[in-house]
Amino acid sequence: MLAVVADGSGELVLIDRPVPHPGIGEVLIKVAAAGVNRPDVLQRRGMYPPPPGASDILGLEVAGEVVAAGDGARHLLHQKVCALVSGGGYAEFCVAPLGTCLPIPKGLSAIEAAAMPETLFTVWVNLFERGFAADGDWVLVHGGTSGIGTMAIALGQLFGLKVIVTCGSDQKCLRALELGAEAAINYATSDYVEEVHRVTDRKGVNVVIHRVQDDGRRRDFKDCLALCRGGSAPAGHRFDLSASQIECCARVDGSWRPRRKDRVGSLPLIGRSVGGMTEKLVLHEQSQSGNCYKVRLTAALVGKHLDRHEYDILKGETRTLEFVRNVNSNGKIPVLQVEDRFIPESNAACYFLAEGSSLIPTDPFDHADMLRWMFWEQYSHEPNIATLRFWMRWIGPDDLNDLQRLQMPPKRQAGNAALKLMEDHLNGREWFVGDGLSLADICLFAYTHVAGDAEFDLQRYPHVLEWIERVKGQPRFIPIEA
Ligand SMILES: N[C@@H](CCC(=O)N[C@@H](CS)C(=O)NCC(=O)O)C(=O)O
Repeated sequence: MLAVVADGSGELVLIDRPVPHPGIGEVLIKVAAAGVNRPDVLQRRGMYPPPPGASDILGLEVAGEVVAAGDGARHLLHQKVCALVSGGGYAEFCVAPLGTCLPIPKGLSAIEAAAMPETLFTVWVNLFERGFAADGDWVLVHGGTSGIGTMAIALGQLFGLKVIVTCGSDQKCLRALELGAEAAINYATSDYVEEVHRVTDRKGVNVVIHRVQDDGRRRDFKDCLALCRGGSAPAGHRFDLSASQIECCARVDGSWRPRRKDRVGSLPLIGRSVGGMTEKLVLHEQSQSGNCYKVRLTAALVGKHLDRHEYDILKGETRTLEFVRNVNSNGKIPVLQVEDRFIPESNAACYFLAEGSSLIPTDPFDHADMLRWMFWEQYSHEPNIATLRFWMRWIGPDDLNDLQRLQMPPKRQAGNAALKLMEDHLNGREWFVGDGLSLADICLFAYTHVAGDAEFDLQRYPHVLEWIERVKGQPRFIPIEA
């Protein structure tokens, strides 16, 4: 195959190389397009050698078709993907690890998709996944007209961030402003810390993106106090990143807000959506079921696609030999199928889908508290409210058997007790856990908001009603299909 390497004197050379073989968990991509990045330029000049074990062929991102795959990655064969690689992109064929491949998004050409993995994802992950930037935040980015800088400006415009950049000349500052930066500071002629103070009305910025090359500009951290909101920068708000182009991204205002209510809707997940293409997700369900709806809602909120397989439980379709043998030996839906593995139990399926997202708190206490509500939902809420809903709406009051009739009053009492407990908990709180939407809310929402189907009077629970509206107001919210 033809490939491009640097000859050591600053020139690019076209050479002939054997086509590489994908190993376990790797794919071979027939390259349709490769992104060009500043690290490539530095590598050409001999200033950015590939890490040990990486290809000496230039190119850190590609798009094309998977034409061969190693064990564990064969399901990607013939798919069109773009991928982040540690080298080897400027070639007819390139090996990529499964975990850094993702499908070429609909509507993007291969050339456009090849420009995503390196810079877009670097900025995205740092700005949103690590810096938790959210609309209205001030962000300081060094190198305003670099790939990173211009991408940060573009994302800032899309997500309502106010991006201040530093540049090395007035001309670059002008260009950054034309691109949409809120302010551009020439660090060669002014004190950027002072300028940030002035621009932000002495409030400082929320997030700083700091590049590897910015050795001389470490004052964000040394002078963090000067930049951060609230006057102090708690320890630990600094990350060393593996990404090649950004050294540090710090949220400096001490308010991490990892679970801001608008984050789930506005930010698709990078981590899992990269790996996500390795996983075909199928939901085995009956669409009117609240347990199944939980799983669909979680997927929608975190931006994951589910294929759907519908069953009719009244016809016993989840009790067939085939279902019990192959899908869930417990004979129930929902079941989330991940490739050829199956996750029964709605809350477990939600947990799988939400992994790594802001729906799952990272704070150990909040995390456990979220699990508490999810267990409670299954033990004290769903068996009463969901069961009554099923009996009344799908079986019908006249067709209930004696045992079911006998169980109606205690289930109604227990259902009301559950709603009362929720009402008390939500008195003075917006969400079940911490200060943001979590899986606890999703799992409880599923049957609570349709409790009227089971003739529970939700008007008796005003805080619950307000919380229901809050959940419905989430970006990407989808209604139940019942
Ligand atoms: N704890 C389970 C409950 C599952 C469940 O009860 N599923 C019902 C529909 S919502 C079902 O499959 N019923 C059919 C049957 O039992 O035959 C979960 O949360 O997933």
